[in-house]
Amino acid sequence: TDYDDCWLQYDRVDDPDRLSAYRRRCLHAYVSEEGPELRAVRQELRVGLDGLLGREPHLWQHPPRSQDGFLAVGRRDNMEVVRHAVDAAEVDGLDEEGYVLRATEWEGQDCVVVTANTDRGMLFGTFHLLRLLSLGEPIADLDVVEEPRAKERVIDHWDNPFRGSVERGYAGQSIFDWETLPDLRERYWDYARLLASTGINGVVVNNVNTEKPDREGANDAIAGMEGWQLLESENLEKVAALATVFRRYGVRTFLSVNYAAPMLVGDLDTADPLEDDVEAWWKRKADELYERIPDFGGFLVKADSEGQRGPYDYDRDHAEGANVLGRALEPHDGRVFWRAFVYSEHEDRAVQAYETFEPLDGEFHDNVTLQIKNGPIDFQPREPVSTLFGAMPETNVACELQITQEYTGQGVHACSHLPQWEEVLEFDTHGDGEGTEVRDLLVDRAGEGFAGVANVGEDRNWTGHDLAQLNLYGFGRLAWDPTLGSEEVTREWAAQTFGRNPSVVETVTRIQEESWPAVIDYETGGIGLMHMMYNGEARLENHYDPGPEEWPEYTGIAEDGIGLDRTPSGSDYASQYQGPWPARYADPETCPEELLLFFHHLPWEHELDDGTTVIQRLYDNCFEGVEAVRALRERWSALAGTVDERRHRRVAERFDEQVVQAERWRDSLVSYFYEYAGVPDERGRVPLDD
Ligand code: BDP
Repeated sequence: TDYDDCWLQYDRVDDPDRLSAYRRRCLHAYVSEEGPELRAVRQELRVGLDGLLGREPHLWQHPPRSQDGFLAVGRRDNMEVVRHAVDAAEVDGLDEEGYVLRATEWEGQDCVVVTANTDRGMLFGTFHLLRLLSLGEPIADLDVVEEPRAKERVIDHWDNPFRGSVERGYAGQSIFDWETLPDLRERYWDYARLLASTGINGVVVNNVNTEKPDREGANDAIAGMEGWQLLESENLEKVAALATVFRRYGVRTFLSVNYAAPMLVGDLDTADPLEDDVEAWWKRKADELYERIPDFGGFLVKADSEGQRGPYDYDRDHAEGANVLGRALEPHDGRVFWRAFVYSEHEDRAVQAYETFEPLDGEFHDNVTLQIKNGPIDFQPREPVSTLFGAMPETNVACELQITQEYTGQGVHACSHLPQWEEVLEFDTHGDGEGTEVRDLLVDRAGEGFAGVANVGEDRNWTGHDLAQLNLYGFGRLAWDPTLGSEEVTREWAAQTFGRNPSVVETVTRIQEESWPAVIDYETGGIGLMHMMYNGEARLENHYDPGPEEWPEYTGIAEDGIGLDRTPSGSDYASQYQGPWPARYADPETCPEELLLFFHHLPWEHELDDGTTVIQRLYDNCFEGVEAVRALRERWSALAGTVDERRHRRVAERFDEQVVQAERWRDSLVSYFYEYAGVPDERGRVPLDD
């Protein structure tokens, strides 16, 4: 193919002992003949084992006799070797995505068994096994019983149909070609493989902005056919075609829908959720969808936000707004993902989502999931955790993360989001007393889990920056198991992507782990500021270049100091938290330094713990961020010769550009601070010489 395999490289195992152990157990594969996912299993084993073992595997439809050993993938009902290795109770206890991997001896042969209740489970199990082989793990004593912790693990494409652009996409045009669908591109199959290999089980194929918002400075204009039109009957066969691909890999297909669809797609003159006609229209549309796509996932909705229509247009609240869709999907087991990203003219945007949704806790239908961005503002390089987590015990919630690097260097800067996500997931909300971490709130029920805004496009490497493949991989893995650490996931990604050479894995892992802190430093000064980016006179919203002067309302910059007061003397956002957090955030002495200026407006010469002033810390962090990127570039460059030349060069070029761009950010921020503070840098770097 003319695009990369990402982490599915399946490089030949070089350790001879490992290789022969793997060959004995996996070169002969006995795979049962059931449902569609098992075809995917066979295909993946063929490709994966061929690569890893350096020989094409033999695929059997019955137990291969007179071999040293074999791999068996199938159900207990159909396979004696599986019954021998795994008790009925073990499989019965698994959910529909769980699986067992087990080494066993059977009739004198060394076997490995992959089994589950469903074909999907066996597919996820097969990917798990291939990952272990890719990582060079021993399998002689293999014994894994696993199921995903979070049920919903959905990737959200912000792809605009029919024009092929991707809102906040930095890897080329959309991979979905709506003009040629229902014809299928080979790339769709490989995309589905990539998703399933990480454990992702849902895909929303179109942008949440389904309609070109009618306002100046609107988001990426949608020319030609708009996203809401995918719901029109004549377009459903296109959606259905994509769904056949994803289904093969255990991934359900969802659509973003426009709240006014009964008017846009249908011919009603209202979309009021309490009108009978509207209720009936959504039901008919849902029935039609499920007739074409029996396992259709459901709807994603952005309502009353940034120009998209919503229940407020009819004086209805968001529970009333979401439930009408929930009722329509319910007979089909479909789900509504309803976004909490709602804000309007408000003194402090941070307080608004909570004020809108917390009072509605308990009013959402069971098959409605409230999809909450990790922070209260909008995917900024660092934010505190949204106060809605832990505040909606009677509501199914999903955490929305941004995989694409809208605010963290886009397709150019190296910035692993995994450490950021780990920080969010570990946060103790105190929602149900001490020890209620965000990740505990996403795994209780069906309908809870994760949504991630995709970073893929037509580029050869899928994600624009080779290192950004980690953000896609890591989203899936952390959604599957949010207790995994960032570093652990990064390490396994590095080994699968760049090979098992331990020093390469170590260096790549360190680079990824240290990339986010560097970006925070030069893009924000590292103590809680945000929105320092350029928006543009024509409001083109590039969000890539520095432009701190554009958003004084988000930084609270003034001659007397900087930061926003979100304590009781200000917007009081801090009081929306539970447990010790309101008090801790409200006092500059106890507020974590990395969030200080998010919660406080402080004098420029306010002293921090170590005696350094606020202004000096901002200067220092901006300079250190650039130094950190230079160091990352050096480390990458030292990998020359140990990772393949093509990818090495591509990433090296990006680092060169990142250094230049990081310097621009630093210079632009420090001069801006200096202009207001009038306090020179102790180390004489500001004002800048030129
Ligand atoms: C903002 C993006 C905008 C999205 C919006 C959203 O700049 O393009 O439409 O989020 O999440 O971060 O809906």
